[in-house]
Amino acid sequence: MATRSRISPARSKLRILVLHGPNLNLLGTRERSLYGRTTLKAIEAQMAALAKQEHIQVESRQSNLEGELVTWIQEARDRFDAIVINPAGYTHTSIAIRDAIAAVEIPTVEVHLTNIHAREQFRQQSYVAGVAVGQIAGFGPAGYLLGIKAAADHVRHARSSASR
Ligand code: CA2
Repeated sequence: MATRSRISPARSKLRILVLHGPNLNLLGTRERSLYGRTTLKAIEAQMAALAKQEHIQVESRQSNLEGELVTWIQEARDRFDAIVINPAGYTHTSIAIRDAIAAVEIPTVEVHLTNIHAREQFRQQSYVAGVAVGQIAGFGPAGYLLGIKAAADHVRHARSSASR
């Protein structure tokens, strides 16, 4: 029986799932001096424009619930080629999110609005970093666009290496 390829064929559009963790629904409305004035809706519009330009598919979801994020990561298997995630507060606490990313084996880029390495000690540890292909931190909302580009480049490179 033919098995379904885990990487979508080169001719089809790359599919990237963007996940936003707890409290990121408040972006642009609270703590503006730290997290900026751009709302999540505005970031989603910027990501949609990039997706159009790059001929890729981007789906964006936010949850305040750890289990929901874990379920979405699990369900991404065979549906998405890459994940871009800002796990927010769960970055520093969630072995469950780390385990889900490791289990699905989908290349994952970690994004943070702020430079977590220049903040409090407890924010300097990320449980996700060790299972991510890379991390982008400190560039505000542009980090999501950089994350999508990095994820797309990573998948394209993996595809071209696999076809050689
Ligand atoms: O810098 C980031 O992107 C963070 O992931 C943001 C998290 C924080 O816990 C991480 O250490 C770093 C916090 C997200 C909370 O977002 C808010 C946005 C507006 C108002 C209040 C919170």
